[in-house]
Amino acid sequence: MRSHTIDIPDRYPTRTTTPSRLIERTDPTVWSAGPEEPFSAASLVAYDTNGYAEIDGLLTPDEVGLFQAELRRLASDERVKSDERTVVERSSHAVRSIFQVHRISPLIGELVRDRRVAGRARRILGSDVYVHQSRVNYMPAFTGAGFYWHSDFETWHAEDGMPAPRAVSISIALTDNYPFNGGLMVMPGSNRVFVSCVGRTPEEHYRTSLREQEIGVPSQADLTTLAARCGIDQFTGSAGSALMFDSNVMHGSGNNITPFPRSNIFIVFNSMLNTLVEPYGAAIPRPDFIASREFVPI
Ligand code: 6CS
Ligand code: FE
Repeated sequence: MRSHTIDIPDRYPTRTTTPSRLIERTDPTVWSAGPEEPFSAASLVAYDTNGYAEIDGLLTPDEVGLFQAELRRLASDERVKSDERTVVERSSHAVRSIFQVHRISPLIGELVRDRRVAGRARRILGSDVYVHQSRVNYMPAFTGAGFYWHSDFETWHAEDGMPAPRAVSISIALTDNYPFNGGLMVMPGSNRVFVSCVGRTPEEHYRTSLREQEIGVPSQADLTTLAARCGIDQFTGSAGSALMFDSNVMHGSGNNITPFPRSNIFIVFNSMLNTLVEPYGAAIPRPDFIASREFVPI
């Protein structure tokens, strides 16, 4: 495993004891020039400016049906439910997420490689890519707990050793995302500001953070500053649509107390030129099923 090059300072220091800082990003958002495809020109510009782009109709209605059935099959498979890669809701014990799902489900393994998905990631990251993390989020009806505001890159940098924000996530909706059933909220343009977080990373933090994250979340003062600068958008797309977003975009979602589940497939691609080193803000790296250390290009 690559360790830090000691003479290169950490450009994104976090999990500090010193007060938090808003650090201007010193990396691009779209890493390569060239033809927009498979994006449209407008959506690539939107992605570069806002740090995210919506993709309507990424999956056909038939494909949505296939993946919905796959999620039902996974959530009812006793072996999957008892697997350490499965996270259950704290209150209801309903399945909340299944990690490394592209390895567990051959169907999702294929989707990860699909040009509509991996092709877009290669276009944004300007290189070959590999899967850093995959999960399905069930956000079940009535009991689905949300995710407080956070930057994924802050966690992946601190706990997984991801050097730069040269990673992209795609959230593929398998149910309709409404404003009221836990739809993802994002701060447009927040990809350009790294918000450091105060507080040491607890041992085996992932055992609690994947249910409810308290360390590695920005202060209310910093969130207020960022929201005043960026505003807040909400992704509301029908089943089959997707949201592609930069690893450092500030995002979060509310609880789902409605009868409508908000299930999605969530895949994170990292650039082959940004492979993980030692964690920048934790004693030991997180397990492979949360942050892959098999750097094999798709
Ligand atoms: O810690 C992580 O890697 C995961 N946690 C959240 C809330 N979003 C990104 C990622 O799936
Ligand atoms: Fe996240």
